[in-house]
Amino acid sequence: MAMRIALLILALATPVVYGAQHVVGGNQGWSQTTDYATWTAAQTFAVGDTLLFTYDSTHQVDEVNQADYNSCSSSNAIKNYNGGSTTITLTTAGPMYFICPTSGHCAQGMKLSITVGAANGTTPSGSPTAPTGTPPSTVTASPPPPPKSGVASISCNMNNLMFGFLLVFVTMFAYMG
Ligand SMILES: [Cu+2]
Repeated sequence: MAMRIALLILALATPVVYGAQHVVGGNQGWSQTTDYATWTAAQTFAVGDTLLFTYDSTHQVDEVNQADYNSCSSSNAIKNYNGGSTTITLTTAGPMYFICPTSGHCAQGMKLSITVGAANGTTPSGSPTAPTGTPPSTVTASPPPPPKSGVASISCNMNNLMFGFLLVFVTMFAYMG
């Protein structure tokens, strides 16, 4: 009994801090046949969101600057991703540009430009506990782990506080049971 309550409380207390995930190109994924201008127009990108590129082995993903986006050049790519499934966390507000480096693909429309807005709701702007320096833009095949308390916003600190109280309750239940 006590164990079940403890598990329930732990589940409820797990902080939910993930932003939205944007599957690039929707059902069509990352390919030459997708109209990315149309897809992008229906999206709202915010710091904390993630982009998910899914593609076959004929494609890759290069993050590039605006000039290289316009000219379809991947020779100065900021980052290159491959492997068929790429998750990119949006860490900075502003424009981002992606192209496929496979010869001819960008010219055929395999290019994506987005504008990332400020974080949605949960994190107050100008948070006094905001970390200095931007976190590295991480790329993994799986969702990022929950933030450590060291890089917490105010809302995360509240979560940790709640979590602490709940742990006390869980311990009490465990002794009672
Ligand atoms: Cu391609």
